[in-house]
Amino acid sequence: MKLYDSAAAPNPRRVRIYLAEKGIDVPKVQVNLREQEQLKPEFLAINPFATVPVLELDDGRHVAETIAICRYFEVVQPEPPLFGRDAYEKAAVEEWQRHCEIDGMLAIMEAFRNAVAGLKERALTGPFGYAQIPELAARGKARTARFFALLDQRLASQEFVGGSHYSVADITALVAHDFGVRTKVLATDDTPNVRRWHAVVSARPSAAA
Ligand SMILES: N[C@@H](CCC(=O)N[C@@H](CS)C(=O)NCC(=O)O)C(=O)O
Repeated sequence: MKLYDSAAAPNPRRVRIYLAEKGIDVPKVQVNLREQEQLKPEFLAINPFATVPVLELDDGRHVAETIAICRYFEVVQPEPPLFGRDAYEKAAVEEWQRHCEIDGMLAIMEAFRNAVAGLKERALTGPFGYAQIPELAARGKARTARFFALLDQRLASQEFVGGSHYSVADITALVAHDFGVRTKVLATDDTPNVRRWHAVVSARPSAAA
């Protein structure tokens, strides 16, 4: 088994944190995104969508997409549960994981990828190449701020994003938050509950993954 990884990229970090929480060690192969290794025929044969992370099983089959990879391991090793415990918690984790991904991570990506000089013709991931639309950078930034304001409201009454236990929703939110701050898309000064939550989840050893 091996994980196609990219050390500085946010989505592979979600899988690395998840695996660290589970105590699972998977050998990693680095894909150099700056050198566009994800667009080479060898990698497209592994994942035609040209993204990392990708998990390769021992029998040669592949699983792409962060959450699909995490779900694979959730079945292989259910403890500790990271997709919720009872029916309601599983639903709440799913709901908030999707918000963190769609309204958080993708909003940050919209802002970042439509602004950064090195991605002029690569505003979207994948094999095709899409030109930047500068207006989307401003929209992505506004969406990001609004998402974290909503997350702040949620965290006023919940210890963790998915409810009372740490889950994959926290992992997506943490990685989105850190990537947003790193790329200057996100400034979080006015979100005290996010700040409190961020200190807690960042103190877990998995956050270093
Ligand atoms: N929805 C995908 C997104 C994966 C994704 O966007 N990965 C980025 C790295 S964070 C990538 O491979 N980028 C390649 C590129 O920029 O061309 C997932 O969660 O696996």
